Amino acid sequence: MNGKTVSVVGLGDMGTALADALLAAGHRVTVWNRTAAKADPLVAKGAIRADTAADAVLASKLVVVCLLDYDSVSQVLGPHTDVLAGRTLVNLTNGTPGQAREMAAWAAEHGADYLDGGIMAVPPMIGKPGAFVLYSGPSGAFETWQPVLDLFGESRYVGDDAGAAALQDLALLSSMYGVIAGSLHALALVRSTGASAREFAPTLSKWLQGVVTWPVEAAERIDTGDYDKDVVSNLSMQSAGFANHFIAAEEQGISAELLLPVHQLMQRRVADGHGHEDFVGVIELLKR
Ligand code: FVH
Repeated sequence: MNGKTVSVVGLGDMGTALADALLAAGHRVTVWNRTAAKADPLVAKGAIRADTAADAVLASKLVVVCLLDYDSVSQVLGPHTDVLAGRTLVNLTNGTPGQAREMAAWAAEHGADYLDGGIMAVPPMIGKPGAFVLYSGPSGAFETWQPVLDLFGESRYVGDDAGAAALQDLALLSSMYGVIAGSLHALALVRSTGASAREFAPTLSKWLQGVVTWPVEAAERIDTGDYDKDVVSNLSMQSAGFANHFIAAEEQGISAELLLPVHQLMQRRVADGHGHEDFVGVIELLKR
C-alpha cells in the first residue's frame, strides 16, 4: 500500500470513468463492483480486482465510492466497519445533505475520515475541462487528497459541513432541470407549427446565454430581501404577460403544465401585494 494507491468501489458508468482517470494518471487502482464482470475492462488496463468490498477498502488509504444511491452504499460498506479505520472515504454517490451528514457520523464512529462529493459532470467529461466536483467534510482530508481528486475535474471545496456538497449539487441540478423544462416547453411550442427544433435551437441557446447571468444579478436582492430597488420589469406586468403562454399553448395544442406552477407563484405574490416588486421576490413563497 502507498500514497498513490486508490480504491474505487462501484463501477457503473461514473465509477468506471473515475477509475479510468486514476489509471491514466499512473495510480495503482484497486476496484470492486457487485457485478464483477464490470471490472474486466479496467483490469485489462492494469487495475487490481478486489474479491470483496472489504478487500477494496483495505487496499488503499483513499477509497472512492460511487454507487447508485446511499442505500447501496450502506449495503456495500455497512457490514465492513472493521476495515474503515485510518481510511478516507470519498463518497461521490448522489444523495441529500442529511444522508451525507449521517454517513459522515457513521464513518467517524468507525475511525474513517469522510468527504462527500457531488460530481457536476457526466462520465465522458471526467478528467476533461468543464468537469467539476464539489467536496465537503474535514478540510485536512480534502487538502491531503486534493492532488488525486483533481484528476476527476476541478475540485471545489465547499466547507466542513458534510452535507454542503450534496446541498449545492442538488441546487445546481434543480437549476438545470428548470432550464431544461423551460426549453422543452419552448421547443414543443415551436414544433407545434411543424418547424424544425434544429433550426430554432441556436436562437434558444443564444437567448439562454443572456439568462445565465440572472443568478448573479438576483443574488443581492435575495441576500438583502430588497425586491423593490431599481425594478425594471415589475411582477404584475410579468404575471399578466405570462398568461399568454397558456393561451398560446391552447391555440397550438400543447400542454403548458411545465409552466403552470411558476405562474401560480407569480399570481400569489401579486395577490399578496408585491406586484410592484421584482420577480425575485417570488423566492419568499419558497421559504417554509
Ligand atoms: N452518470 C451520470 O451522468 C451522473 C453524473 C453525476 C453523478 N451521478 C451519480 O453517480 C452515481 C453513480 O452513477 P452511475 O452513472 O455510475 O450509475 P450506474 O451506471 O447506474 O451504476 C450504479 C452502480 O451502483 C451499483 N449498485 C446499485 N445498487 C447496488 C447495491 N444494492 N449493491 C451494490 N452495488 C449497487 C451498481 O452495481 P452493478 O449493478 O453494476 O452490480 C453500479 O456499480 C449515482 O449516485 C449518480 O446519481 C452520475
